[in-house]
Amino acid sequence: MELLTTQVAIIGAGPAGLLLGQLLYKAGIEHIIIEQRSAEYVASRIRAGILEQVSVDLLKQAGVDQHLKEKGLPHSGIEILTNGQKHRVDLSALTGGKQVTVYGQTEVTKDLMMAREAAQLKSFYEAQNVQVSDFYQTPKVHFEYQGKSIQIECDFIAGCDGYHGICRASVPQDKIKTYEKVYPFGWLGVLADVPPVADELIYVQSERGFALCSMRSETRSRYYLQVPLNDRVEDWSDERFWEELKSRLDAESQKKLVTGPSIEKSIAPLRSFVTEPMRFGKLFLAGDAAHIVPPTGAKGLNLAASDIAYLSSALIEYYVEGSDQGIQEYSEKCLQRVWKAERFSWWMTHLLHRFEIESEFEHKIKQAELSYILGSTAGKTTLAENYVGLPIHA
Ligand code: FAS
Ligand code: PHB
Repeated sequence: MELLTTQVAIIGAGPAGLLLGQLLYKAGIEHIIIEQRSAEYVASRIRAGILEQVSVDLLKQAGVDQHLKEKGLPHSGIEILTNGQKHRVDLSALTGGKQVTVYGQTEVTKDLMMAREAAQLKSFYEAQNVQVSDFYQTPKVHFEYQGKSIQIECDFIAGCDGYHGICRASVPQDKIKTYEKVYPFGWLGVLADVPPVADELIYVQSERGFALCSMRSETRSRYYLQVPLNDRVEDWSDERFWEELKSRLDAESQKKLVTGPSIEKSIAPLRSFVTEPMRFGKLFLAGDAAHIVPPTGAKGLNLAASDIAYLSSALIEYYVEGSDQGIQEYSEKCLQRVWKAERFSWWMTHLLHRFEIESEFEHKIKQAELSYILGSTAGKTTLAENYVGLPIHA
């Protein structure tokens, strides 16, 4: 067995793990990333598309925002389409000038991976049988790599290994509590090299179900349809997808919609999920390893980023200033922001999706709520300030 030591072992090379690695590197803190998939697989995943200013600022702090500055699309508003009418929510006017940036998670991951490679930082991709242990005393990570058995002894473990990872699963049951809500539908997503139907995102609430018109650039679009949970991707030809999307759009958007062959098509389940606490001795959970939101509020990637903002500053404070205050406060600080984003994501999902079990009265109440929100400055302000992202420091 090969024995290694480091200060921080990071499990997972998704956005959370890679961003933490880059911030620790900039602060001169030794760390190693252990990832079960290949670098090619990680770099190819198609997921989120919207960055809050908090995430943009973090990527700048990490020194990886060059492409983001060149290719990111600042957006100051979103449209909500209901009853065939589009209503613009002027995010900037309602939040004192804040914006979101359209920039794919795939690009964020590639930017972080390129920076990591350029700095020649230690990463184990395609690590097998990863295990974490002894994280209340002397944390250890054990795994197989290219046929060799490797053990890392470290000061801390950052569990950035996503919803299906092993870090949360390694915590004793009597030390952890989870909260979960599973939604009775999924999102069928399509990526296509066609110009977006509009300059800004359109969130659609229709009798046939939710739809979202998003984008990755001025020539690449990302669309989603609410579909039943038991639908499979093979049930959806490109033609059927475009026809169903059109049927949920308003007349103007139907005319403007440019269709074309899908370059990616997948169905993602929707759930709300939170782990409490997010620290177990010297093991921290961050990102999807600790929480999941339905993508309706565009919060998943951004919550991972804010967890990493808290965790990186806590670890830097520990090693540079010798204080463990940030470490002690990590879980509570994250959960304050996590639960507010969970509420907003649940609320947007509840408001904009068709629930089969909904009574006619409940459906009418939801219509009235959406009509109030879109007709009220106070209502649109609450939507806008949550959508652009709540402050990271209270
Ligand atoms: P990730 O899941 O991205 O990364 C975890 C990493 O850990 C992975 O690379 C995994 O291979 C690795 N890992 C797992 N187990 C391991 C082990 N035992 N050992 C070593 N490594 C291990 N968010 C939005 O804001 N908008 C969206 O539209 C959106 N769409 C999504 C669609 C899908 C299908 C999914 C799954 C998520 C989507 N999300 C969306 C949320 C998503 O963007 C996450 O919030 C984001 O990837 C979180 O990043 P991480 O916490 O790094 O977790
Ligand atoms: C996306 O572009 O993938 C996207 C945008 C906004 C959302 C969810 C997904 O709310």
